[in-house]
Amino acid sequence: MNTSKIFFSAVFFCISFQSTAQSDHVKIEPVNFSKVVITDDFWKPKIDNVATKTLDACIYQTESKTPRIRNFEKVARKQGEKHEGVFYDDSDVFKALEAMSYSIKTNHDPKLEQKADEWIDKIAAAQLPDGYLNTFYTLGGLENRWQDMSMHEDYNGGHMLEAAVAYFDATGKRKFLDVAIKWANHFDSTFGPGKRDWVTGHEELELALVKLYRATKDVKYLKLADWLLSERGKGLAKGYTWTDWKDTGYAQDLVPVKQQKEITGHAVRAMYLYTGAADVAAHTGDKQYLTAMRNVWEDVVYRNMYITGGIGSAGSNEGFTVDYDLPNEQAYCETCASVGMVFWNQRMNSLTGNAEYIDVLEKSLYNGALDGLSLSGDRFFYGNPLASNGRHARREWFGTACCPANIARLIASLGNYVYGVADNKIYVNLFVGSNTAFQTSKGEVGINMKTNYPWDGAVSCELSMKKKSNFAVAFRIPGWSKGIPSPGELYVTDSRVSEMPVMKVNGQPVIYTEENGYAVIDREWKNGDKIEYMLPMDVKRVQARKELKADGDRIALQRGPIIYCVEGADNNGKAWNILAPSSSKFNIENFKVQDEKVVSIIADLPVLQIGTDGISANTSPQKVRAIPYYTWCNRGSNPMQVWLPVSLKDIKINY
Ligand code: FUB
Ligand code: ZN
Repeated sequence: MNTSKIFFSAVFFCISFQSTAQSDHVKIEPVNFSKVVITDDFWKPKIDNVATKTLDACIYQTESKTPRIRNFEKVARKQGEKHEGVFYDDSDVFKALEAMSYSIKTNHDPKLEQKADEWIDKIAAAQLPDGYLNTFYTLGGLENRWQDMSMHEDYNGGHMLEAAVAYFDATGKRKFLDVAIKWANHFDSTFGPGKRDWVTGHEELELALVKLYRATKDVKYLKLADWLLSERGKGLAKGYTWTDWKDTGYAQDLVPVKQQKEITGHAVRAMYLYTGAADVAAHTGDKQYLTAMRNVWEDVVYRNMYITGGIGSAGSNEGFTVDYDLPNEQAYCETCASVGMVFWNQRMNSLTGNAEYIDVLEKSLYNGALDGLSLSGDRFFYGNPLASNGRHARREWFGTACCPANIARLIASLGNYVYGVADNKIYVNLFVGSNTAFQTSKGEVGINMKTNYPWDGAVSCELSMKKKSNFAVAFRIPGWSKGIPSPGELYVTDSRVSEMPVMKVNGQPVIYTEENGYAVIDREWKNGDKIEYMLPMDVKRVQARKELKADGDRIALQRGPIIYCVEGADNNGKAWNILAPSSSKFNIENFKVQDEKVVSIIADLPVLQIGTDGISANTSPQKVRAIPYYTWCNRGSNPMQVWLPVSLKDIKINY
């Protein structure tokens, strides 16, 4: 059968090169997940797992195991019952609803929609006539509402807005959106120029208001988001009670956002703030936000990011400490922070048109974020350390349960990150088997991507169209495949020979131009044209810059975007006793971690024996296996290491 026919019938939507642009100020408009059909062998099973196992876990925990939904019911009953749980628990309900919405949009599951409607009815019933909605204060003392900037009323509200927009988009049902609008109007009537000041204690509302603006086209929400950003760094939060707030850097409140140059404080707060600032800048064109964010981005990526794309090294502030302080076993690397890195870097790519942001997005997505979800889909990591003595374990849920629904909403909307459009150009940002369609001046163009990425570097895209058409296709040239490290890069591979991707059209090699990190081919296309894009997939030995003391005299292994680790489950129960001298030869072997088919890395390496008389290297090397970092701790608690010592000098045995 004609493949283009199948394709056209499968894709009933179409994205215009121009008309869907959210604003004139973005260089690349990401294609919405709802317009991307994911067929990928790597991601599709994960999306399906989220739609079933992860969402089931979120629903069970939210309404049966914990009092989160119960709090809304108590408000509606108006019987003076007490709030249970923590003041930010409402946000988990909203985040789960957002993830459910994405899943409903792509999977059309009526049972899930019914559950969402049930929750939405309870949420709506808990809204006060003036629009206020927060179970903690409504049950615990309304007179105290909007007094303490650190108490997450704005954060909870922001997550409600995001969920309501997502649900409206998924179902067209207005009820939840109307609740959100009423809440946003309440906030707007209380705070703003000429009204009360407010510094969001946990940023989130800024980006959510931009989503509400996009959904309603009411510019007051955009203005409110911009105003909230402008409230930071003026000392307005002084005198508020929460202890963390004493350090104004904790909530990025040291200097005005437009002047910020350094990353400080709580990692998730920071990510949501900069995502919101980028969203506002996308509509206002404010260059100061962009300059500030580029400076902060360099501070994050060049001095404060783990090789997994995780951020926030300290548990004490769930965030950043000083430059180059990236301990491995103690790494905090909250799952939400990696999810936030995906959000922020997508916005930076959109604003600048530069592929290097997608390099970082990809790193965080395939490693730091994905590690937060078990292969079974129903166990979670809050923190994602890069070494473990075997005492870490994935959990069913957490007291502070921000991470499960966050990773769920990210994976459920993965399609958001695959393609972009602009200026008669189709951008392929991530290599994910999928199809979508674009509108050109000559009509609709379909693109059907097939790949076995991240295990294989071959990507093929077949184009389908009725009339010949001129446009450009831009494939990201992944940072990890390039011959020259970018200035400031924290992690350098030993195979920095020039290995540019190869491109062919209909089997013939073609020369592409390199633009902002993309391999661009601009020509006339016809139906059935096939573009092959081949990325080099060798095992890379990565070294950290010498400033990263924790990784001194160590190497990490990377193949494509995947960072590897050694885990006890594959190495006689141990991981900290393996040396990787510079002479080591690494090969690949297909492997399975539970049911997950992966490419593992194998090598014959010296393995240390620990006897009563101390440590000695085994004279005959043993076969050692490294597995993708995101798959560790799925076979019980095990020792694990990402950074392997190259010699005895840096060996640490901690178990
Ligand atoms: O502040 C409460 C939770 O802690 C937020 O949801 C996350 O950012 C986490 O760090
Ligand atoms: Zn979290």
